Amino acid sequence: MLERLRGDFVREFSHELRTLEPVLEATRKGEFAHEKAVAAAGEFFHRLAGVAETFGLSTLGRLAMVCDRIADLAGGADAVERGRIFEIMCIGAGATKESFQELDGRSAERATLAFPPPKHRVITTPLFESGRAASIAIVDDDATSGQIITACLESAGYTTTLLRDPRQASEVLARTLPDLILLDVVMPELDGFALCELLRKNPALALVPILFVTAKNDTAQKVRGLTVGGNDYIEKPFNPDELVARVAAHLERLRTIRELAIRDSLTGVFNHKYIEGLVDQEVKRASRYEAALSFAIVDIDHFKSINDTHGHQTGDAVLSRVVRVIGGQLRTSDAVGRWGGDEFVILLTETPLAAAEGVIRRVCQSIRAVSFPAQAGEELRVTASIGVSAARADDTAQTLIDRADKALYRAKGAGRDRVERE
Ligand code: GH3
Ligand code: MG
Repeated sequence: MLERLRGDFVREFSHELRTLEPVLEATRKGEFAHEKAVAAAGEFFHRLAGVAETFGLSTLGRLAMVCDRIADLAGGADAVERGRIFEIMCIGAGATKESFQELDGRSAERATLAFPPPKHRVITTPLFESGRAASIAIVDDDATSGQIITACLESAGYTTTLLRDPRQASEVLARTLPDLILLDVVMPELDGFALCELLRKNPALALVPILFVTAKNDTAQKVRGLTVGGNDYIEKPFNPDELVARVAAHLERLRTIRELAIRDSLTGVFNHKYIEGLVDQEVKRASRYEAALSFAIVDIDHFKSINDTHGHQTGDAVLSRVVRVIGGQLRTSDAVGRWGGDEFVILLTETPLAAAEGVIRRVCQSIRAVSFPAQAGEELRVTASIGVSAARADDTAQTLIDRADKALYRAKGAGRDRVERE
């Protein structure tokens, strides 16, 4: 992949060498090059500095970096300085031309690459319960640089999308919601900083790591990137191992944050908001595929008296233990969530009512069978009342939940410590 890109790189930049001609021509005549010509040459050097080293052309890459920097200085310089600036740019332009002529002569594909394949292959952590690979969006108007980044990340197992037009990027990113975004800084019409500020206004993208790809040693850009909402930066020319490692570290952090956001802090099961969304999703799926789906609400009996008699801390320990007992009776495809207080819900996918009732009866028995340690070596036992319902074709999440709730109410009324279905 990178070998092919190297060929593209040589062809593209050889073709664009003419961008440097006006500066060379003016300097040859002892004149100052036009401001626009200097800016165009600066842009050429900027792009070259970003990718040359990656293709094994380190000297050329560094020279391009110097030329990129001094082109920026030309505007505010006095006549003597401008003379020197153009002299250096001429050296850079001349060396660039020579390098590309030489590269054109050889087979570009044969030349060695600057870096070996990554030694420390990063195993992409499956984000989310579905186990899919993390998706990364790269916004870079420069085809070569964008494709190098894409190739490195794809070879590490990530799914990537390369967006070349920064003006369309915010709309596409808001729609596709990638797990991580890499932004080039220097882009026409809308630069990476402005795009980052725009993206951060979208709450759905608030937590997504945004990494800037900026020129090496450009402290001002790095600082700016972090102040407009960026999380990190990758230096151009970049080392592929470092790129992948940084991306992996940010994704791991995001995974932890997302995990924390959907869990109940006391018991570790899904929180109300998340399990509610899951019920909604599964009810829709069951109705579309005519699949079986059951739902149960578990409520601990007289839990208030446990708190009153043994203290809140013991109450907390009971809640955590009850959750583990419930989990012990379920399959990995079932989901448990804390509905609130001493109420828990269970979502049993691909399970019709009769089978669900069997499982839930075992849950009820195992809660009854556990003895919880209390103060002074005392032993504490609890029971639970449970309502079960199964999804019907015309169910919504709310109607399924309402039936389980009604069944629970009946179980409480009939003396507690039992399972009722509705
Ligand atoms: P019932 O058999 O009718 O369900 O009676 P109950 O006492 O279990 O029901 P009630 O809804 O009156 O009491 C629930 C109690 O759960 C009240 C509340 O203080 C307690 N609770 C809610 N959240 C927590 C928690 O996080 N930790 C502890 N220790 N107690 C909690
Ligand atoms: Mg209760």
